Amino acid sequence: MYFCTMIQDTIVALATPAGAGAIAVIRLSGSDAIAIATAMFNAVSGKKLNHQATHTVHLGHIKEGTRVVDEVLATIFKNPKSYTGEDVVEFSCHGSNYIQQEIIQLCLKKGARMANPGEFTLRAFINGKMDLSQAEAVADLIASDSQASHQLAIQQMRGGFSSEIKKLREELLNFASLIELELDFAEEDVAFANRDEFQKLITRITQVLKRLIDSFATGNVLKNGIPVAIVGEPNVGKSTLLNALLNEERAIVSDIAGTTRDTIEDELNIGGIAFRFIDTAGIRDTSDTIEGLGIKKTFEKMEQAQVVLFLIAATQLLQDKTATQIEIEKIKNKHPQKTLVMVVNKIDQIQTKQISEVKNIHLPQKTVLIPISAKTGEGVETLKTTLLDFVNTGALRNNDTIVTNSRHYDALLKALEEIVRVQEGIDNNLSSDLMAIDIRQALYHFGEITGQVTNDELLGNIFANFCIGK
Ligand SMILES: Nc1nc2c(ncn2[C@@H]2O[C@H](COP(=O)(O)OP(=O)(O)OP(=O)(O)O)[C@@H](O)[C@H]2O)c(=O)[nH]1
Ligand SMILES: [Mg+2]
Repeated sequence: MYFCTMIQDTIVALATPAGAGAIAVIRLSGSDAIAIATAMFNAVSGKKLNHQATHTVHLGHIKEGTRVVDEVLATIFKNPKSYTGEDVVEFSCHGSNYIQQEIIQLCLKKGARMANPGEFTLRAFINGKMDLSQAEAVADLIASDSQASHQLAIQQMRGGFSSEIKKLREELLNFASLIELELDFAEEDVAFANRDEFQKLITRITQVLKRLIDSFATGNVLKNGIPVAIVGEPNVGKSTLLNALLNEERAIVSDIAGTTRDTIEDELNIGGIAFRFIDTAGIRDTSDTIEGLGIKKTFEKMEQAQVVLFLIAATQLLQDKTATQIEIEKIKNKHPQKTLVMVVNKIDQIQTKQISEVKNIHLPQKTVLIPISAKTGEGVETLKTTLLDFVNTGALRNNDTIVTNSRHYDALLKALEEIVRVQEGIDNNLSSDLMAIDIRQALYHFGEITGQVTNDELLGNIFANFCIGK
């Protein structure tokens, strides 16, 4: 296999972000890692690096000929006790771009090769340090920017998800072998596989697969942020609300109707969950081409959003309650699945006693009304906590397995398809040989998730999305 032949050589890369910093880490991995490091490093202690024990750190100088490049710390990890499972040396050097490049160039001259994206983790996978879904979680962990996405990645990296899949796969494999054994004794008409037990296992697998597949909706949202569209007529204060939520002057605010023409998006972390707020162009009939395009985009964004904040000015609502009710009914009918929040803005312009009148307006089912003043900030915190309540964080709190990776999701769907076919086979008393084929297919899709079944193309795709040095 391509990947296995590639693994012979020693790779090098910068493991810390590119650019100047206090320190930078350069990582070497492969059978020559220690020899290459020894050839370019003079320890202050005078001892050679290749004579040092694993998991030790040494102060010394990187030299090219007689020229000192930098004073560094060298850390040695001998195989198999390293991230990649190979011999690894890490140089912690001063974080100048120049020094980083000099040291990497020196490693290349001594026989290392530049690592490809994700190649260190790929090697960890090939050397059995982690399975495929754990390796993928490493990339997610590096990319995670909220408490929720971080928790999901950590959970997956520690193997929660793959151990569940692996266990089911083993049980299924067991039955597959028994059923295939029956084929060898076809003439004797014997049954090695207990059909009742088999039925129980298939029922259990179906349940687990369905639960994991359902969890993807939550997982995907938690990983990528929940899209929230802010919509309403011009001048109701949509951009002012976006700014109030983000606590910065992100969007232009003016009393001219039709100020926002394009959509403006920004992310905000509320209680560990990322929300992506989308300020849109105010909806109205317009002859202005650009504004018209903006309004078209507003409808698209509303379509993509999970939550819609429908803004209306308090005075406008009190002026014509019926028109407001019709308007909100219209939105609810168009998007029955979306969480709809009616945000009554500019309550600073009405009297306090009128607020109860605002709250009394008849709303469609499962619609929430929140009075705010985007200008003074009143009610904005309540709006945030309401949004957080919508998120079903139950699964997250319970530490249930949540699928976040679309590759896993696809494999789970395919596995379920095959399991449904196996179930039909049981129901229709299908012959063992035909049943065995469906079981093998299901096993294949299970194996795809954990990496027990792989091919070069699949691995190439996964690891190409990593950053270099990981
Ligand atoms: N009194 C009061 N004025 C507000 C409030 N929120 C917004 N405004 C004012 O209303 C006007 C319109 O605000 P924007 O945020 O630009 O409204 P918009 O909905 O984004 O408008 P378009 O982008 O044109 O669709 C500005 O003059 C704001 O200062 C509020 O809570 N109270
Ligand atoms: Mg605006």
